[in-house]
Amino acid sequence: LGRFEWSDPLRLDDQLTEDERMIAESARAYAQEKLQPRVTEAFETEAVEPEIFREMGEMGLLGVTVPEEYGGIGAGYVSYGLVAREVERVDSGYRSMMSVQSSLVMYPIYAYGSEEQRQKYLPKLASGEFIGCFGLTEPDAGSDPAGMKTRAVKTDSGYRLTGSKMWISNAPIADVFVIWAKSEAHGGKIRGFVLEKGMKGLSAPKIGNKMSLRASVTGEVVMDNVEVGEDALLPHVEGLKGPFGCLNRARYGISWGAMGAAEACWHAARQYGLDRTQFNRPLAQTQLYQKKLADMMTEISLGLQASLRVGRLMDEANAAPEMISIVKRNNCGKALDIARMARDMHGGNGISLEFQVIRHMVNLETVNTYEGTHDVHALILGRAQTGLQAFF
Ligand code: TGC
Ligand code: FAD
Repeated sequence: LGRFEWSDPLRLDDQLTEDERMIAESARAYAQEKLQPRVTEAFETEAVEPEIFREMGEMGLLGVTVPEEYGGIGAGYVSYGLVAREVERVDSGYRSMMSVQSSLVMYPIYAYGSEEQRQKYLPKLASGEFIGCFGLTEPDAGSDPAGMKTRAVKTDSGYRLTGSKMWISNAPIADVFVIWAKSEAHGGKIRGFVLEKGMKGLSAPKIGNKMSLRASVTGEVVMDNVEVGEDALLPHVEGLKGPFGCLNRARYGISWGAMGAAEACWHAARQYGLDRTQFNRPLAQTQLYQKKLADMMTEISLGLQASLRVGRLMDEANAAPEMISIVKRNNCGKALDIARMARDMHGGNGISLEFQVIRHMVNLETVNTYEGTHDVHALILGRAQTGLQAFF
């Protein structure tokens, strides 16, 4: 008979290579020792902690899949997923900081940038000396990014950008802005531009009043006739496939991350049920409580297996975007259900930040929405199997 370990029911660990296990362990040690002790206060006070990028950089957690010559560690997508899982086990906001930097800023500069752009930005983004952000969403273009209004107009020496981006992670503290705009010089096609903090006409005011992802700062990006040189254009991609190429990687990472947050909620609920007695027995000795724990264990172990499968295919350059929609949608939706269940299982204590689960729960509302909402991924999967477009 095989061995059964409750916290790793399908023995994911056995399916990892030695290197992947080491990367996951070092991410876990960093997340538990450095991030966990400060997260409650950071969430409560909406603390902005740019030094976290430097710490992550030192630990090799930024740009995990980027080659070593540009400052990454040249690891695979399974390793990247494992890092996301460990960081999000602490907080979705910290994982957001990491995944925007890695998948949405370093990846496009690496994949679509010139050699000069790679040399200029990637090593400093990998070390955390530079902080990056990714501007696709606008006030009137969220699920439908093709509706963006930001424009790049050709000038003698480069381009002039005008427009505004909304809900941009890291923006208020960013040094490097990857911005997607319609370029008149390219037939109105969407092109990527790399902007830098301090450029005239560029500002990134913080968005306040967030009840979710409070440990990660979010801003607008306002571009009022920002002049950039020709060297700001990402030369090697045009059209929506540019930003979507980045989103494929970030969405895949989120599928692991959401499971990390769900695991934190599951483990907390299990422990709480063992520790708390009502009606003269531990809560964990009641049938309803055990059914909920069984559901959590099942969904998490299945979700992790699915992400591992997609990660292996990504490492073979053989994954389809629809596979990523399956795991992003499923794992975020299930993680949100699990966090809500864990909140309930903690009774009144469940609403206190001290017990962590409500923080995960409200964070996962964002995670279920960004990078393509739960329903938008359903429409992607509906279109893929019927051939019928139901977006409009
Ligand atoms: P559609 O006609 O489907 O496609 C337009 C072009 O894009 C290509 N494409 C893809 N390429 C690579 N990977 C993918 N996943 C792709 N999906 C589409 C497609 O082949 C086509 O190329 P071409 O050459 O033929 O032009 O486009 P549509 O306008 O009908 O799109 C519909 C829809 C809903 C699927 C899409 O727009 C969508 O996914 N909307 C969701 C928007 C979204 O995810 N936004 C995320 C913003 S960034 C963010 O949230 C960061 S939070 C990070 C954090 O803090 O952790
Ligand atoms: P909408 O598109 O207006 O959707 C509202 C509702 O309508 C949703 O339920 C949606 O599923 C539904 N809906 C939309 N279209 C359809 C349809 N055709 N059929 C049926 N239902 C539909 N963006 C970036 O570019 N960079 C970032 O770094 C970034 N970080 C973020 C950080 C946070 C904290 C948040 C909250 C968002 C972030 N986003 C970022 C934006 C995020 O990607 C968008 O919020 C998301 O894509 C949804 O867009 P929207 O908010 O405009 O919602």
